[in-house]
Amino acid sequence: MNGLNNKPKKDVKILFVNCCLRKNANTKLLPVGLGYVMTYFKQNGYDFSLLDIDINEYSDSYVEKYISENEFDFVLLGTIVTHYKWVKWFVNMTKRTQPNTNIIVGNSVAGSLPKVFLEHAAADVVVIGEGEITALAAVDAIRENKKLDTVEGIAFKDENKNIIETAPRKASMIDEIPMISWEFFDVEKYFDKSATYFPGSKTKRMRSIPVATARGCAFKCTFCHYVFWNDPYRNRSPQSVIAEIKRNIEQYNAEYMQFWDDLSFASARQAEKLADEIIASGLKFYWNASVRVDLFSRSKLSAERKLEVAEKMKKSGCVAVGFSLESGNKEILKMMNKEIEPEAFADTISVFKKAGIVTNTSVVFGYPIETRETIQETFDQCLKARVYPSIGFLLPLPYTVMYDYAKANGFITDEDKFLDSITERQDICVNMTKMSEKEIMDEIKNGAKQLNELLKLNLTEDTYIRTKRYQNDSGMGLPDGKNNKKKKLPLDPDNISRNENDVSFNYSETEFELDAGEIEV
Ligand code: B12
Ligand code: SF4
Repeated sequence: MNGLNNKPKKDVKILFVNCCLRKNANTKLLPVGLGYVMTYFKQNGYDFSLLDIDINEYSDSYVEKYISENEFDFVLLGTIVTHYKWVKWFVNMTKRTQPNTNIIVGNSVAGSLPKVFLEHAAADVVVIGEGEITALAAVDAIRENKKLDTVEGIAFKDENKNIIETAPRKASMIDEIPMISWEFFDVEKYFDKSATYFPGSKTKRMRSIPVATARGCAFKCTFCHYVFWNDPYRNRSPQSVIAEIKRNIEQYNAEYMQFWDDLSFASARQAEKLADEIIASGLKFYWNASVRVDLFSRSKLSAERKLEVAEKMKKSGCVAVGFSLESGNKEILKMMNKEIEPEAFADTISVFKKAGIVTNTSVVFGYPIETRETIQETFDQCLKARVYPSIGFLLPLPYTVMYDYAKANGFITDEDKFLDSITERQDICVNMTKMSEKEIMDEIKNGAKQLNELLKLNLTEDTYIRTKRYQNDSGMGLPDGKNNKKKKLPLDPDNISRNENDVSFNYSETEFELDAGEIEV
């Protein structure tokens, strides 16, 4: 760390970096977390530059040149843990070329495993969890030559190279966090790169923009980790959400709001409340949200009430919701701590379908007790619900129960190496089942084939899991030339036809248009 002897805020040179998770991807999404942190800095009197690698597709050599030719007091970045290898490269390269720069890294790439990260990357500070207040406090402390151990919610190396983790910071009051400002980003470029189409139209694109309505989740599944994990589940007030939507409509002509939450609504009542407020506001726009399979069943609503809530959501502009079955097997669901009943799945889909709302859903294979039978049970639920899910594999993420399981059972022996090697949920990064990868894939192909035939999707084996959109994404955002991906699958999704209530599958963009609401993760 290099203290700045109380340099005035206006003279402090700060660079924010927006990483590129998916090189050459057809879709690019505005980075909400980074946007929030930048907004907070601006509101607190700091100016800064932005290196937006994602939308501009800057090569690593461009990035390296940029860093070596520009001097900053601070470089700040944050992304998710699948980008670990690239972030390590970037941090070490920056420290080498600009040793006096203070490097601050947030989000799960560093915050979900601060010790491992600081052992392998020459960052000065890791921000753990919610980023706005903590990152600002760290920058203020360094600027004012204060000790870092006075800042809550960070990890850093002290003079003796010991890694110190300070006391956690309390969760913020969500309505007190300033409304996200997009002025720092090339919003028009992002509009061009976010593929959402008007319901019923295959060509007319909507201007879509993310809006975060909640932080965290009310549940704790054993495979999941989000940065608000240690904080309570918090929703923004409907008034605050509506004010941001109004701004998005007036300032950006946005037509579609993507509620990018871990969990937008934990209950049907909550969904209804926001729908009521939207209707009362008179604002006209489309939206999607993230819910759970048990949205209606948890509060034991009658069939009429379920439909009433879904129809109200539709009336207020909701066109799509995302929720995950994960598995059709009750033992696996228990091991996941998912707290859902698979029986509710088909019913929830049918309620939304009746209301005219598209459902995106996903499943995850590869829990240690997975067998051919349990895979088939998952497909049975999808067959019953007549839905093709986004298919993924268990990817043990740091700070999750399944990560600890993988370590305890010898599947992860070197964390740094493991994190270097991971790709994403569409690949089997580690197989913790008793089946071979071939057996798993054969069973999945078998189930996918049944669904493909039932729903008349005209998929091929190569497109059951990974589609052209993923194929386009070369290099997994790793340092240039280094591709973690196993063999690239050939793909020729000729004439893929589609099922009206299924956009969860990762359709190839070039063959036909996506429906409103699709976000691929
Ligand atoms: C949008 C999204 C994406 C987009 C990202 C686009 C973008 N430009 O942001 C896309 C579609 C690319 C994506 C892909 C994937 N995603 Co994603 N995604 C999300 C989603 C739905 C919203 C992210 C968001 O905006 N959150 C809201 C903001 C406010 O929170 P935040 O980003 O965490 O930001 C806060 C802190 O992290 C921190 N922070 C963030 N940035 C910075 C920067 C600095 C400098 C600092 C100091 C702090 C800081 O401060 C912020 C404010 O408090 C989240 C779920 C969620 N609601 O978070 C999942 C989520 C981030 N994704 C996740 C996953 C697993 C994936 C995939 C790996 C899935 C897959 N297919 O395998 C892929 C990655 C593929 C790859 N190639 O690596 C996980 C991350 C798990 C982890 N531990 O890292 C999440 C949490 C979902 C989950 N619960 O499992 N995703
Ligand atoms: S998987 Fe979904 S329900 Fe489970 S903890 Fe994560 S966000 Fe919450």
